[in-house]
Amino acid sequence: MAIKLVRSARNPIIEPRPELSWERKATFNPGAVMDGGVVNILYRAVSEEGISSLGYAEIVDGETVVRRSREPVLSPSGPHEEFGCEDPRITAVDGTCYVFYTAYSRKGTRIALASTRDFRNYERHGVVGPDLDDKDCALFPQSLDGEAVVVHRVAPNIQLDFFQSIDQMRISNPYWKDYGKRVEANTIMKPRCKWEERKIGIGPPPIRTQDGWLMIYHGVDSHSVYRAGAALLDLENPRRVIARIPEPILEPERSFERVGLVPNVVFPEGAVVVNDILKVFYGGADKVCCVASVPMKLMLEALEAHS
Ligand code: BMA
Repeated sequence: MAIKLVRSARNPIIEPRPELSWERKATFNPGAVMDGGVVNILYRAVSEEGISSLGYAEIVDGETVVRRSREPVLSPSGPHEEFGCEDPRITAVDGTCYVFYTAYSRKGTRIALASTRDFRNYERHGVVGPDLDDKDCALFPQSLDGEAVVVHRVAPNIQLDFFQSIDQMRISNPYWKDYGKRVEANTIMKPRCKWEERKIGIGPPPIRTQDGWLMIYHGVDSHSVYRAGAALLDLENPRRVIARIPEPILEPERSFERVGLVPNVVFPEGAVVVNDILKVFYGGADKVCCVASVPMKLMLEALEAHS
């Protein structure tokens, strides 16, 4: 039987507050990280003028918002993000949360990095990744053989790269020079099914499980419908995809996923595991934030059946 995420009855859990111009148009695509009983959320907010910045929300019991920032916590700063900061993915390492987001400018999309320990104060680390259209970047929550691991997406496929330190991911690292010629060699996953035929990109940062790194990702079909899928990467060698479920685990069905700023989009970006339940935070129709969940055991069994 195909596995599907089960939506919270409370969806959408975050909607635009019309009185705040910086998020009047949309609040979607939530990155998430767990800290004690609290889920810290950063979401993409779109202003009246169509510029994106990042807002903050604090969630308890997996779906109740108890606090939201009145101001954006990260706003565009500098020419590389003149059109906005979009799509944050958050990974916590030793108390520091690394936020990889899309910096959008007239040059296209680049990956930018900020870090925070408290979700109030942020340090900006500028552009990381190659000087190419790149996005959908997430850091693994632990290093492998002493190296930091990141996935990112030079369309239409997903790439994975290793670095001695997070600092080495900067655009100025000679490693990125001529990356365009080496994209194929660093590609780990390509579109395979009809529902993801146009392109794929990671959702939340990979989650360590006993069977492998769980990778929730999005796929776009030829009609621009965004769905979510699941795959498993080998624990020691994450370049190796060891399982991949052929059917989407979530697709636009509800009105808040079908009608919004962009129709027919579910876009997962955050995930936490609470009492062995996987909770996935996602954007609905580029307008609102939602959450859906599944027992981790069922997810791993479904992946096992497609290994
Ligand atoms: C991507 C990004 C996301 C968005 C998606 C669907 O390119 O812009 O923020 O959710 O398209 O419109």
